[in-house]
Amino acid sequence: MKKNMLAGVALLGALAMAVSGCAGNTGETPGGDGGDDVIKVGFAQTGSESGWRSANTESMKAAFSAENGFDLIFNAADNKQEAQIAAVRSFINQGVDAIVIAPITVDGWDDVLTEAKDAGIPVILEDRTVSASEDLYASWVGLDFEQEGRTAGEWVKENFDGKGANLVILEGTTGSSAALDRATGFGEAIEGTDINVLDSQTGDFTRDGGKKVMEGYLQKYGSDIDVLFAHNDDMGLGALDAIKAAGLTPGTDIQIVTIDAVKDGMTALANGEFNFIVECNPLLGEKAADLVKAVLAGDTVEKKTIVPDQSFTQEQAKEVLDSRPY
Ligand code: GYE
Repeated sequence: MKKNMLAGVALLGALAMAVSGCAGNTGETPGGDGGDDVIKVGFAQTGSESGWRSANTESMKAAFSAENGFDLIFNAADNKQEAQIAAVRSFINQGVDAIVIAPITVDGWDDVLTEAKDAGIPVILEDRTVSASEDLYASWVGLDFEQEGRTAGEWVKENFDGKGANLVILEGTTGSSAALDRATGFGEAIEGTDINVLDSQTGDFTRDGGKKVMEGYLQKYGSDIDVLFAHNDDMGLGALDAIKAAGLTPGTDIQIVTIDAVKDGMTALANGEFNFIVECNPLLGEKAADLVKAVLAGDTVEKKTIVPDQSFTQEQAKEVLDSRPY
């Protein structure tokens, strides 16, 4: 008896769900699984290569929360472009309301962005840029990577021009707008100086990569190296291990300038192991979430939003270290 009643209740429940599911399918929210007001967003993150990336992922997850009205499908592509494109394709197949991408590389986006456009799903880019036509995405929020590189280069110029200094570079992920634009800005800033670029290779924005490439530089050039420019803190932090293992003192024997200003980088700067950091703000979640809501509401949005960055000397790092949010 009791069993039958329970079965009846379950059946009613199932019917109710089926009915609301049907209603959802004809309503505005694809799938109807989150209620009509919930915005289903697929976010294709690069991976988890650095401290900057962790802070960015946290910022995105906090902004695209259920409390803020989102149903977030998160994917991290382990820095593999094909995997990231596959994730975007699966978001399209799932009929999400909007797609957010932090593009690993600058090229290769035309096809999948066209597919999203054809499916009527708006795309918002955060962090890095793409070479695809602007018509294929609604908006981008990120940083001025070229200016970051230029600021780093200007510091190197100020401190090393006229001394015939030897420089090595740890580049970020090959083909990423962050690495390409930072290299351009930095190169422009040191142009016409007597700074000698001994070598420039990718460390893929990771600590491990930075350490390995720096070990190679130290074997090849030893104590001839005066200054290191790393495209991010993590590669600089990996390089610290290599420099110490080679019996040299980072910050003194080899001066180090990096980009990002995450906690571990700022700690190294305050401790005198780094010499200068250009900030790159990873807290882009709120802005990205606002853009998604505005685009879905049919509002006109800015095509590009640049979040401003600062830079820090060792003294400044000591002052702000405790108040840094990431
Ligand atoms: O500087 C680096 C990360 O694209 C701005 O990617 C981002 C860069 C950041 O891995 O740490």
